[in-house]
Amino acid sequence: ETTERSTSTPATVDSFKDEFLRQLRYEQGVELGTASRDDLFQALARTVRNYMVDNWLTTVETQKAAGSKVVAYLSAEYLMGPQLDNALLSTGLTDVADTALSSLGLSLDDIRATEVEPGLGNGGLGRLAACFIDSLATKNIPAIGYGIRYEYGIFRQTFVDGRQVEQPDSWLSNGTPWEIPHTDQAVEVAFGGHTEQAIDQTGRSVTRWVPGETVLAVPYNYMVPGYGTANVNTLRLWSAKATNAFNLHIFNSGDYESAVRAQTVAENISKVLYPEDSTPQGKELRLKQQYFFVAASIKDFLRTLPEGFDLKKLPERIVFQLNDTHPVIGVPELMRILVDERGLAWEDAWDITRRSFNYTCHTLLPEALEVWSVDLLGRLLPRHLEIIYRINEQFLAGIRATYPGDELRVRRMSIIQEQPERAVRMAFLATVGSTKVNGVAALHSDLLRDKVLDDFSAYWPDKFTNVTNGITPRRFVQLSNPSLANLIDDTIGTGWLNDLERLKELEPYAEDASFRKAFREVKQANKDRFVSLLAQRDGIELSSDALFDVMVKRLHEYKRQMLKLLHVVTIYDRVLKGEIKAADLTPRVVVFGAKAAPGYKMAKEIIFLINSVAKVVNNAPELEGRLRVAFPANYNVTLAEKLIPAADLSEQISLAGKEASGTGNMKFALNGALTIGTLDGANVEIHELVGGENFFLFGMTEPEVQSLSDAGYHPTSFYEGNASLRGAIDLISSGIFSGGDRTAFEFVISDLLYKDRFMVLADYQTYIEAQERVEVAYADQESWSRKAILNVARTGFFTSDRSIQDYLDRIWHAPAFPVTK
Ligand code: 26W
Repeated sequence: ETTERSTSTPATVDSFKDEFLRQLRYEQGVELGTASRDDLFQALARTVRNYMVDNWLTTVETQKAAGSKVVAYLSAEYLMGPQLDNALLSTGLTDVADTALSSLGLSLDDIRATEVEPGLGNGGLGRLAACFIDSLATKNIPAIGYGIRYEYGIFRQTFVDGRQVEQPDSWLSNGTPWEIPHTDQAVEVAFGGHTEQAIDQTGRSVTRWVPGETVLAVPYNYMVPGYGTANVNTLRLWSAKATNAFNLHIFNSGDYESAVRAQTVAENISKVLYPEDSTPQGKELRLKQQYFFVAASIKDFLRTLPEGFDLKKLPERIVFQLNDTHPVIGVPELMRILVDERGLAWEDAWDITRRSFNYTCHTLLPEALEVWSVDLLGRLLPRHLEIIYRINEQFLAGIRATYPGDELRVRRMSIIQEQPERAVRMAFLATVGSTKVNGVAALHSDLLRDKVLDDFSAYWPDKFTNVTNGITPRRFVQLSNPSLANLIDDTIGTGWLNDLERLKELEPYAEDASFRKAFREVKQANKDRFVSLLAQRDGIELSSDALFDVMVKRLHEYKRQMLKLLHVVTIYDRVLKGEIKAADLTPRVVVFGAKAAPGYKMAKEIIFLINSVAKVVNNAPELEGRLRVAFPANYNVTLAEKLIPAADLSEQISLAGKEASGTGNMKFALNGALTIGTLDGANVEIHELVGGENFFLFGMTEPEVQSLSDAGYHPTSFYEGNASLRGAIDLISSGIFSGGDRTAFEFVISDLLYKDRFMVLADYQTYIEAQERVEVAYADQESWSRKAILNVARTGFFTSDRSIQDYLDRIWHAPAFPVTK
């Protein structure tokens, strides 16, 4: 059935084997008998890669020849996950590879387990970019992903005595078979220096940027194969390299050592991914990264245009999508190129620029909105700062004309903030410089329009739109949950994988007892698989005969891992107090997975608290093994693919109005987990689609959160008014989880009691009640299976193919361009 899906170069087992052995011998330089696991992986990966090359070259060539409109996705992050399985799936070579390797006495399963994933992203935003380029390729849209080839991706998390310790992620130490560098296609990117006025040939006064230094951006290409199509798009990641100027300097200067150091400084630009997810630190190197990849990408695209191309037609040829504000420096950069380098009039350049950019916002937290100090920006990009000032001046003139005398509004809307320091508000620049601004789920887009950017939506009502996020079902159903995929194939036939609404056809089978049984067996097998993986990966021993309750996502206060932990502690407390008998508990395995930003103290303390609670609960004789907490370190895409299919319960418990969308929530639902969640982000849409009977809803709504906050929120009164909550908090403070130390968790607990910015205590009671409904529901396995099946059947909407179609219809208007092989 895998071969039936094949659209790429057909391969026989023998030719595949030959190519594999050739790779092993002539590229790895080893004999089969002495090859290491990495040798085998590299050879296999390059073998598969080579089967994609013909379609890739055809795609690139035919798109170029046709002059089709191109979607350029600009993203500082791509959280790709392992590539081998996806490449096998899209080439239809899975069975061929399996057979070929078996005939050599090798195992595909073993080899695939050695792949190191490229973790070039922090979390949701980076993973979304990876899903989107998959769907763009699948839907035959001429598209290119632009980003940064970080030498070190997101840190590897380890726990030392329960505390997070970060290790560098040297994902390139063995090299990666998936990239093709093109040193010959490098482009120069400039920084610093000053601007000056000059007179051009026509006698006009023009501004010129005289940069202080330049670095080379070297492109590394990655193939992005579509599924069920011959289309193979490109992901182009830039790597920084010192220019020849640096090298010349090394030879000419007497100070060899400092010249070499200067070279290192240049190459530091693409050294490491910033691990901050949502709290920008305003670091110079980060701004350099942003400008570096955006300037390189714009230059890269412009050089593909034919000689004499009329730049006024640029918006017909390209659309740049800004993945959050990280690439928004591209707006003044395109202005600079058009005005300073290509001699266009400001007004024409502005029209072209605005029509070429669109902006996706991924947050609502005010502290996550990037601002760059005018001081730093002016030093690093003096010409861009001037351009930003002029954009702002012109924009504010329009505001003043529409709202005469409303200087308060002008100050509110200015791209430049004055307090606490003069700085550029990147979200405002993105909004002013774009045709469309979108949020990532219905609620989020509403809140963007009505709260965060309300002045802007009043001024430009048509600029604002919604595109609800999605996830690729290729990776997150077919590859991660092959047993479920097979069951679906056997039930409704194939073809659903790129037409996910077809999962609706499963609905009637919720009433079919034999289907429910098969569905439960799939879930059970996935739990067994996860249990053995965890034993081998982390030495964590679990029983698979339990409700799997899973919360995996970045550690952030707004996501409320603390609420989940309070539930765990509440169960323990009640058993200790004899209020409930352990024997009456539904056996439960609670799984956490979460990285904390290295500088985020509260998040790190919460990790320590979770690990401390886990240690005690997992060994508490009173619980008779019916409650277990597992916190495997280093949650990443590789682990997610094994864990999500094993989940029964998906924890999506952020404070309403704080989680822009969530995408893990979609992955869980599509793999047959029921959600316990608030009406936040895309949970709202999941709840609506699956129906209230198939979703454990709790907590305040966003307007309720707003009124409580307006009325004045006092967490202590919730603590005092709720015995069960008091029991849990007091148990944490008692020292039972810290060897008697009553101060160990003070930092966390005092914040909860006296601040609790994300209202954990206010939602505690309804959360506990919802968990009690979970227990009751799980006890009836037939009914639970019915609900789980309906979750799968009704969430086809969340394929990223649909998200991409929405972007096309509402924002990009780029036609598909199928490539025939
Ligand atoms: C350090 C600066 C910074 C600021 C914001 C880095 C990263 C961010 C991102 C916007 C954080 C992020 O990943 N947001 C998530 O985006 C997902 C995809 O749209 C959503 O599903 C999540 O709800 C949102 O938190």
